[in-house]
Amino acid sequence: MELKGKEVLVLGLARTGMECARFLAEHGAKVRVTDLRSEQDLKHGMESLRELPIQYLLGGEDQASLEGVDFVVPSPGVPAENTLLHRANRRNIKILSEIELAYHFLGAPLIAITGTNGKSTTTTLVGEMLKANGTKVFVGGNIGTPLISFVSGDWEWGVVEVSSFQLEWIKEFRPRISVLLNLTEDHLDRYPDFAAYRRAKERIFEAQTEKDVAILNRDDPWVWEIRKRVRARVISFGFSEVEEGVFVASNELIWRNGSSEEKFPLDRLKIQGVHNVENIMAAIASAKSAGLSAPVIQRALEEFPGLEHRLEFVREKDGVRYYNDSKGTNVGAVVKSLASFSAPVILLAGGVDKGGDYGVLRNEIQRKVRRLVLFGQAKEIIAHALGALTETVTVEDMEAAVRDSFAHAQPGDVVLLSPACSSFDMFRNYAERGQIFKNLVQAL
Ligand code: UMA
Repeated sequence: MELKGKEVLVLGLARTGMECARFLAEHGAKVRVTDLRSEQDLKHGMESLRELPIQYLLGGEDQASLEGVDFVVPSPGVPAENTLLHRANRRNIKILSEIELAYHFLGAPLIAITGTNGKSTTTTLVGEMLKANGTKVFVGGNIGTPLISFVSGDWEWGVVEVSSFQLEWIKEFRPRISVLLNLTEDHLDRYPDFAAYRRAKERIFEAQTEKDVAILNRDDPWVWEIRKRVRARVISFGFSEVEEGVFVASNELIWRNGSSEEKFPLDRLKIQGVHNVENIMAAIASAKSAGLSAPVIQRALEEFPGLEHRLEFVREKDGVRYYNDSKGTNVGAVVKSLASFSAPVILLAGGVDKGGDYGVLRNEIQRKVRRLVLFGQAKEIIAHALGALTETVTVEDMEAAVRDSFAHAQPGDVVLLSPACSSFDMFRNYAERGQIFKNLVQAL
């Protein structure tokens, strides 16, 4: 792909926009960047790019910014309905997502991982397995560092967490190994319906050929039906026994490939939970497909402590265990987090509603949740959907939520922050929300 002299519009100046603008300008493209936010808000980004000849059109969207443009690179947070993107599309101006742009310049084969939940855990775990093997590997994408930041490195493999947003504008993005973990409702504030969200996710397999591998969860009906449409070789994981793929047998996982079998005992692992068994199975299937040996995989599994903000144990106080699951930002994640506990749970939830159906939580709430403590913009919506099923209160903020759970918890209970919502009404992001929760719990 030739960039020299190309006129490029970068949409959005946060992490992705900044790294794209830098890469494009350094490779001789004529870059303009636009963002709805003002220069005042974007000082940091502009400062880090100050040596480069970049034109800024900030604090709004001006049609004129599309004049003479060869292609547009939108940030993942910019929806297709964005006026400029919509116009560019109508005028047949090429639109490339950041992962598509990066793909053209990356030499290393990619393991790309998507799904509604478990992406970050699985991505990190596969990265750890490759590192344990001594492979030169980078880990990036939706997990935090844009893919474009890795194009200049000398890598043998890349492990990329990919979101539906990033997949919206791909064309030739072709991972050697693509993984789809699960599909439940999420981001219905961005997509018209669940089907549109699923279509975006499925695009991870679109450019793959017979030479590539597609790893699918055969226990998830929405994921499993996709096997009919992928060109790549399908390897599956799931709880029941199969001829080829990964499955569970009592307390170990088995990778079976024709007549050969390899076993991965689960009892020495630090991470627990049903959803983590699925993540681990997907990680084993990825690592085996990338040619890793069983002892290397097992070593990485045993050393992996799990991720911060994902069912993270915070402390025990007066016989009550506190868990931070701030990354549980959709109902599917909360269902799986609740499934990991048998003790009575006081559940702290709320934030910005993403349009999902809270009704799917009914069973777990009825069976396990003793008290539901709700906060944030969505508190009334959630109370309306679930409040009749258990003792429910609404509170002002996180501090009040922690205070309330402390006052009502009994020895043996679990207090779980697993919000089912995004955090942007009260916090910068899920990490800040989780950190504040942990500080409050430590201070009890
Ligand atoms: N903006 C506009 N016009 C718009 C919308 C946004 O100008 O119509 C501007 C905003 O003012 C802002 C910028 O665009 O300045 C925001 O871009 P962004 O939201 O894409 O932010 P980045 O920092 O580039 O982060 C993105 C991903 N964000 C989203 O998908 C929303 C990060 O995933 C990712 O880590 C990062 O790229 C690096 O790849 C976060 C996320 O929430 C963690 N992802 C979703 C999720 O996991 O559920 C998909």
